[in-house]
Amino acid sequence: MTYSYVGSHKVVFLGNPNAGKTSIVQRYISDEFEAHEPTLGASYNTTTTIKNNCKLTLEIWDTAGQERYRSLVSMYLRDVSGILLIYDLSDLDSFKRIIDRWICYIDENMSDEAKRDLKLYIVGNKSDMTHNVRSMDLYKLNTILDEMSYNYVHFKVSAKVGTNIGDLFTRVSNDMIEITKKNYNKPIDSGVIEYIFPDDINNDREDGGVFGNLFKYEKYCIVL
Ligand SMILES: Nc1nc2c(ncn2[C@@H]2O[C@H](COP(=O)(O)OP(=O)(O)O)[C@@H](O)[C@H]2O)c(=O)[nH]1
Ligand SMILES: [Mg+2]
Repeated sequence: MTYSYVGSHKVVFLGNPNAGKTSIVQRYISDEFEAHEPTLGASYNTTTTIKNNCKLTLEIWDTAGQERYRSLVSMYLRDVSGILLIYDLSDLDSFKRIIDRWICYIDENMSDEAKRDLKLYIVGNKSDMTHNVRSMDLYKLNTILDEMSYNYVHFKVSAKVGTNIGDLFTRVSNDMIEITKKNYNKPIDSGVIEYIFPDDINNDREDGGVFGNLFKYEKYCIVL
């Protein structure tokens, strides 16, 4: 089977311990809600989705969220396309940490260019429980994210019941497919482009022929 587009994107789950990151991943991947050990460091899963002639691989990183793993955050955020910031709707403190910890980590560890392309999903989990996070709190977060020009969307889910988990991942997949398509349509990077024609392919030449030429230019394109 051939696809018009093939892409692989890293998406990372961040948020306080106990917010339900692992449970959301588990619900999506195996449609289960089961007791599990707290995550140590990070765990990694991949899923493949075929949609609109695109083969999309999601590299899902589920992190531990503990302060002692802070030094690993820059590694988690390297080459990331989407970040799911998970908080617990029944625990206001977990929401406050989105503002005063997780957004700061993202801000510190990503370049302006990477932030501009980033998709941020603010996910309130445990919607089956009493909500202690109010619209006012969400409004405050929105103001901050707008000021920082983040591209974000909110979801309320329950890993326990399964509410909105499908919608959340459909949105993530659609966004990643969009990015994949955009990457395909990007013109070749500006800068020096050297075209090397078949006549140049002569390995006996003193300058090494085409292979010698390749190393002379930062950006090149072989036309056969
Ligand atoms: N009521 C309820 N409990 C949940 C939900 N999701 C996770 N939990 C519970 O919250 C605790 C922490 O979940 P876990 O996925 O380990 O959180 P993590 O530390 O963010 O990975 C566990 O006891 C889960 O059973 C949910 O949607 N509703
Ligand atoms: Mg976990």
